[in-house]
Amino acid sequence: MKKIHLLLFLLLITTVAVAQVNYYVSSAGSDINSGTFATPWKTIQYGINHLNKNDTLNLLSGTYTEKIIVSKSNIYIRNHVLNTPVLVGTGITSQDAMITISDRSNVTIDGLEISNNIQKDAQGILVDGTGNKITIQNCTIHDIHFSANPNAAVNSGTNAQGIIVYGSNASTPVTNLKISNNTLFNCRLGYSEGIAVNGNVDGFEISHNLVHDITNIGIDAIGHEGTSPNAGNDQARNGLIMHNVAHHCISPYATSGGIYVDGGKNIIIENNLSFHNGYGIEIGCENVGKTTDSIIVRNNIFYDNEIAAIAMGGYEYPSGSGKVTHAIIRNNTCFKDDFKNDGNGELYLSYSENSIIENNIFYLSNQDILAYSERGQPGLKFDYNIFYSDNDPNNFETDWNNSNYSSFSAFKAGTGTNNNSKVANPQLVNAILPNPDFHLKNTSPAIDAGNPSFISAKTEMDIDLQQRISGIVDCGADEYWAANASYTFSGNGNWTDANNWTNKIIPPALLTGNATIIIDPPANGACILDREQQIKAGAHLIIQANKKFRITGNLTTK
Ligand SMILES: [Ca+2]
Ligand SMILES: [Ca+2]
Repeated sequence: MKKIHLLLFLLLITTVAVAQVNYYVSSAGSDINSGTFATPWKTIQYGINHLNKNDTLNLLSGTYTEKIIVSKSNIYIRNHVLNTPVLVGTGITSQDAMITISDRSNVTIDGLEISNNIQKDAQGILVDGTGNKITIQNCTIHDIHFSANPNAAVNSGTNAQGIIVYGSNASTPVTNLKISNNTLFNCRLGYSEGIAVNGNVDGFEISHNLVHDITNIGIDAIGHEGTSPNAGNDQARNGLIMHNVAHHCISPYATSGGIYVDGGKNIIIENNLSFHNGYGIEIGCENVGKTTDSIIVRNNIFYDNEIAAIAMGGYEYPSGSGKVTHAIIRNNTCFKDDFKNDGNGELYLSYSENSIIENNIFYLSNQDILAYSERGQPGLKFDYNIFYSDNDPNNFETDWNNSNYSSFSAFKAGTGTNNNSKVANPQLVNAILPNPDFHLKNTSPAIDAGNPSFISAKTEMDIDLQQRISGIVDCGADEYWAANASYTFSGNGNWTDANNWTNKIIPPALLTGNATIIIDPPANGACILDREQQIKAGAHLIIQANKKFRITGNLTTK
């Protein structure tokens, strides 16, 4: 009998868990309807207020002049398939944000267009307090302005934001936050940002977003502003900022990064493309006595930015700002930045401690300025980089902590850095603006020129989503994989163990061109594919006769 009772109990649980209902909203509907597809509600807010746990609200095409409060947890709000609902805030001043999510969990906002919120402190989507598993994806946000007047004066009190997350709970952070695949453009933001996470936010992903043509910072991870009342929790941390594109994020009144970290901690910033912004990226710390710690910037492309590719450090440490510690700037391609000829070149360094700058390509503009450093970089490891300029590659100007150098050799000797770096044309596939191609030609001196003691992170990819190679990594954001390369598995065991491959080279996870993988373990051994491997048409996977090949991961062809 006990067994039967248990079974009934499980059935009951299952029934409850799948009781999710789809409801619908149409601008032509009515709030006295029942919310079915045939009889949809009219307003999004009415719909949300009448959802139950795990329900989905589907929005049909149309214009909705509403500002929304997500009044409950465990709901999904999305465009109905192939529909394009547009929320507009015209004339509604009852709240700052078009969508407010305050102290809610398990909420997804998916596929909405959000626009025309024009007022002081206007916001597209606001998440605040605490919350677990908030997802904002596939949304298009534009025309969020702090003022209707494009020429309105700007000061630190004029702000607007596209997507803003305030972790303002002293003890419980915002966790499992995902902001992905959104497009944000044409916003006048005053002193605020396109997409920002601020304060007690622990565990976030900002990925695959496109942010362009806004008047300040594109994407920002912030701490130490007092957002969390508990100073020990007041840092956006343990986050990923990856595969985003930021361009034309230029402030007329400040220098705005396409990507900015101010007061964040333990954040990986990878595979982003940032061009024609104030900085490509800035790793700073504005607040006195505070630290921005352990930020990794890898496999990104920064080009044609106004002031520098990369700015790093506390800009007025110690009296006027905090400091940056343990930053890693690795395997980035920086190309013809400082178009304003401001005297920084690719790198503008203020004050940081124990940071690493290695395996990068710095392709200078015709200013021939390698870097500008003004406040000291104790413990900096700055080496294994490639430097070049079309103009005069042997006579770079560098102003480094109050010493001036007018050649690369003098810079090396004077600073004790870059002893293993090279001045050489990295032979990019196309080194001409406005449409550069940052792939390396097969004769590039950047190939295998990185730090030989470099160890690639398991998930680390180059700009083609090809894997990085430990030890013989290339400089810049592209790892060069020969189209006709051949990779032989001659060991016994896992695919992901480099020791099982000839010359310890694991093939790229996406095999392209006419490259070949040969599976040839010893007779008593086996090759175990323990990861995702893709073989594109034209490439080859050859398993030698009578050899054992097992797949515990995933093998796909396309
Ligand atoms: Ca290599
Ligand atoms: Ca590549």
